[in-house]
Order: sequence, then C-alpha cells, then structure tokens
Amino acid sequence: MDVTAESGIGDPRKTVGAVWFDMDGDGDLDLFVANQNGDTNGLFRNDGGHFVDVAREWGVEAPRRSDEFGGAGVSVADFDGDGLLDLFVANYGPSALYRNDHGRRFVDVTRETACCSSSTPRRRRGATTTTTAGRISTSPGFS
Ligand SMILES: [Ca+2]
Ligand SMILES: [Ca+2]
Repeated sequence: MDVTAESGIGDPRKTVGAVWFDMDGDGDLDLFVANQNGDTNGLFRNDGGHFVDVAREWGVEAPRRSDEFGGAGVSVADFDGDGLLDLFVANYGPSALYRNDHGRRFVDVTRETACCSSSTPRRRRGATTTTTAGRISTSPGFS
C-alpha cells in the first residue's frame, strides 16, 4: 500500500538524496530530502506518522539557488559530540554543514568550521602523512 501522499511526504521536487534520523529527539524518525534543479530542500518532521515540511523554519531550506545547483547526497552524524544529530549536505556547488541546535533548528556552521571548502589546500612538496595507533600526523615538507 503506497502511503506517500497521505503521509505528507509526497513531494514533486526532484531529488537524489535523503536520510532518516530523529532530528528533534522525540523518538520517531524524521526525513531530510536534498533536492535538485534549484529546488529548496525538504525536512519532514514526523508528527505521529504524518509528515510536515519544516525546512524553512529549521534553517535547511537553502533557498534562492540556481537551476544548476542541487543536493547530491546527505549524511548524519553528531560531529560536535553534544548528543544531537547534525546534518551534512553534499551539493553540486558549495556543500553545507548544519549543527543541530537543541533539537529545535539547524544552524549553518559551514563557514565557522571551515567545512566543505571548494578549494583544495596546497601541500608543500615532500610533506608526509602517517597514521600511528589511529592518530594521523603530518610532517612538514620543504617548499
Ligand atoms: Ca523525531
Ligand atoms: Ca551534534
């Protein structure tokens, strides 16, 4: 039985990425959908089995995008260890990292965390990276 329409998730926007997670800590799974072709993202809060798009209120809508811009993939992790699941959106265009703010909204922390830069840092010639007992260390090379 297809419950897409009656659940509230039925959405005509084009997408390629989605992730289920409990964004507000109420014990049920909510759904983030990364959309394409300049469409805004969707964030469907689970209200007793019916879903309501709260992307704008929660700060992950990403409006005013060009037609070439879109979300390509999403992942969820508690990157700052505060017990709340945060959201990473890989985009065609600059990607975004959203910190979960007390299970009430997301805050775009892409810039302050230096996450997702489109430019690749240049490494000096001869620099080496080693992994010892799970720790990664990089020795400076020569210029
Ligand atoms: Ca929930
Ligand atoms: Ca967190």
